Amino acid sequence: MTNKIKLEVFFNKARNLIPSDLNGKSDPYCKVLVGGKKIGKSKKVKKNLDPVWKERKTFELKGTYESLCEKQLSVHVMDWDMVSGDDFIGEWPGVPLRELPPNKEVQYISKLTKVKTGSINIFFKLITPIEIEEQLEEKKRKIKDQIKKEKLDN
Ligand SMILES: [Ca+2]
Repeated sequence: MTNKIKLEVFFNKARNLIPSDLNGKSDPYCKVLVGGKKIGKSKKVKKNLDPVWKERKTFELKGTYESLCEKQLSVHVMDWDMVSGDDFIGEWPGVPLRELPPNKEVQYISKLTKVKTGSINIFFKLITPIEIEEQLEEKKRKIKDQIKKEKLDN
């Protein structure tokens, strides 16, 4: 099975983020990770603890569908800083990529972990070639048939 797998992300919004700057605000943006490696990020919203990004972006994923299935999709919310390094202000621990149905958009609304407050509202769509979708359907059918058969045998 070859590549051409992409992840479409709609960075919607976050709420009640923790302040990370001296002005009592943060400049939040999202970093998307697959298997712990950064694949892309959103734009930043300046001086805001309830940022609305409303940004849609597509990232290419490396590896076969099978290998990607095992990898964890997660998001780090970061505070952008002009001078020093950016600060971590929360994490969506995420899901393994196999939990995303092919070519269907899924919304996650989740509390952020490793911080006191904050939640995120984000959409993902795993874009896979139609052959992969068909193969998954075929697998599901086979499992169903197998279950039916077992029921008849008993
Ligand atoms: Ca900042």
